[in-house]
Amino acid sequence: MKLHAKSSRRRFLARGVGAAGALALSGCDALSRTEWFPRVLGAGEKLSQAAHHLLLPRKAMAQEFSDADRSPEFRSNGTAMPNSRQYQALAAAGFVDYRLQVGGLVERPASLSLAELHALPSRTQVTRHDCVEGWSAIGKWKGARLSALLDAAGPKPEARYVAFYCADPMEANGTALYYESIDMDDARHEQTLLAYELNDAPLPIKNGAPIRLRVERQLGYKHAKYVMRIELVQTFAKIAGGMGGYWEDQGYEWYAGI
Ligand SMILES: Nc1nc2c(c(=O)[nH]1)N[C@H]1C(S)=C(S)[C@@H](COP(=O)(O)O)O[C@H]1N2
Ligand SMILES: [Mo]
Repeated sequence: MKLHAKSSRRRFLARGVGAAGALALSGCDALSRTEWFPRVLGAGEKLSQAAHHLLLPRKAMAQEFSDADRSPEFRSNGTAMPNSRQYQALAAAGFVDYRLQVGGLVERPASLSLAELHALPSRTQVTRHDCVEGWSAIGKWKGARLSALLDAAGPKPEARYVAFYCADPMEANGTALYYESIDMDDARHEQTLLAYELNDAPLPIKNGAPIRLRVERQLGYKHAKYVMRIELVQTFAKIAGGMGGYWEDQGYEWYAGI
């Protein structure tokens, strides 16, 4: 596993696409603005994840479909337009000034433009999205493989989770932002993408433009839209409400295996 990660990183660097060079040092210290409320992870959460793993090996692929199976319309759920001046200014300019911040427990913090994200090894997949609210939709996603980005950023050995911080405030006072987290197994999974296209077109704003997570073996709420910052952490217990995601802080399962 370690060896594989190393050799694929070497290949990635050897390609010379400039992506590694793009991972220039950035002021990531200034990025950690999240409020910290320590809370202990419930034993029940761990149990349900362990049970899921007994049923489904971590490397198993989510089912993929053909283009013809796609839903006529991929609906939007949750935020359809972040209520944030900063986001709306980025969107109005076609996201030319967008940068994805990559920090936390990595050797090479980075600030990546959309062009740099497009230069990373990508994957295209037609998958079914299942929302806990009882609807599903099949769509075709294209995006950078999260594992490629991790290889370039160089996770430190103590990194256990990847946290995703989104642009959309979820409270009327604009403080709590949507966020999510996944473990390194899911982060490195072949179908885990930072998606920038839906159905052969740039990702629409209602579906999370310019970048949204696809983590295909989990329920819809894990698929963070409007991702602005990625942070590698040892524990998510200190982020926001401590349960690893906006909906998890309201009582949803952290591991939402399908
Ligand atoms: N930033 C952000 N990400 C989010 C949400 C949200 O409200 N904000 N909603 C989640 C839920 S519950 C679902 S089902 C999917 C919906 O994705 P879609 O709008 O592309 O259908 O996004 C998830 N990711
Ligand atoms: Mo959902």
